[in-house]
Amino acid sequence: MAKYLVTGAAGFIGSSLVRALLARGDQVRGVDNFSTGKRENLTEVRDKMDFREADLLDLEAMHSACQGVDYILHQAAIPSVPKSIVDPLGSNGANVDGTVNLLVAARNAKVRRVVYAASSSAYGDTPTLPKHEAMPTSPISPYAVAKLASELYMTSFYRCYGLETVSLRYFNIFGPRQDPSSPYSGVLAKFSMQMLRGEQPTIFGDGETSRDFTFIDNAVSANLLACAAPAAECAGRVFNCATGRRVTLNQTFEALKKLTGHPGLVKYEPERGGDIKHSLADITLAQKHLGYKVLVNFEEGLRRTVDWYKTQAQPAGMQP
Ligand code: UD2
Repeated sequence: MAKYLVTGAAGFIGSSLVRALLARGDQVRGVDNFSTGKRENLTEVRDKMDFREADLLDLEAMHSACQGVDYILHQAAIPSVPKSIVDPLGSNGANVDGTVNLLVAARNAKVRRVVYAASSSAYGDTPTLPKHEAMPTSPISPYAVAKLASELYMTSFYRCYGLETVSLRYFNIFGPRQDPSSPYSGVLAKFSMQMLRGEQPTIFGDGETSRDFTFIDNAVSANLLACAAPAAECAGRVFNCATGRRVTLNQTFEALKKLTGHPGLVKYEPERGGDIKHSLADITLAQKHLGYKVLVNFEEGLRRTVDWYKTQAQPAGMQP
């Protein structure tokens, strides 16, 4: 039985990892500062894990959190492209300084491997599709720069100190427990909840923007595989975590109309600053070196997601 530390354990992806690890009998420690994570996300697993309310910027707390740990799944971050444009210092602190603190603590505690939640935003608005890991990076927003910087720190700690690291470039992960309530929430979480409430969603741009929307179970599986793969296959490396298929915002709106029974129209507004137009992954490298497979496709993932939000939906005008 291995011991895992999940950072951002109360977040959407972190809490999904916690559940998966506990389900297979692993020991789990979690840290979160609740900046974006939610206590409710851990409700029924809280007493089965060692949870600590702590900030990644607190180096002493990170030293303590890393003691006795085999694997770290580093999910803690302040996500969102537009949020980083409003607050680049906050983004850099949480997404870069926090990572370096964690890496120093992991190295000192002789953790076996750190798996990092990197981002597809590192590719930026390069026209080439699909995006593969050997392509040059071209991040646009402060968020994308910060995520890429942390990814480079991961590799640096492998090269300089021999700490095994794996970076998974997430492509728009979605699913149950993704927070729909903030203006910075992921588009599928926002749209699902808005449409279940009969509200009108807003598409930024003409709706032909596309994303390789990836259901959470695929990301959870990629993390577990990244811990288990031989070091020769993955240490110090970067892998796309995606499905290899892209869907436009207009298509997602139509799919959600069917699933939610939403009768109305969508509103169009100008494109968001820092956005990229198209995103699609080549997943060959993860398939080859991690044994990664797409477990749940977009349609099935969206159905499961809407089913979950149905259990959360409140009448219009009320907060979830
Ligand atoms: C980026 C990364 C993603 C992850 C995420 C974390 C890319 C391609 N993806 O996601 O992997 O790191 O950041 O936050 O860089 N939109 C609307 N209406 C809304 C909300 C969003 O039209 O109400 C649009 C938005 O302008 C964008 C698309 O939907 O074109 C996706 O937005 P998002 O915030 O869900 O995710 P994105 O692509 O910034």
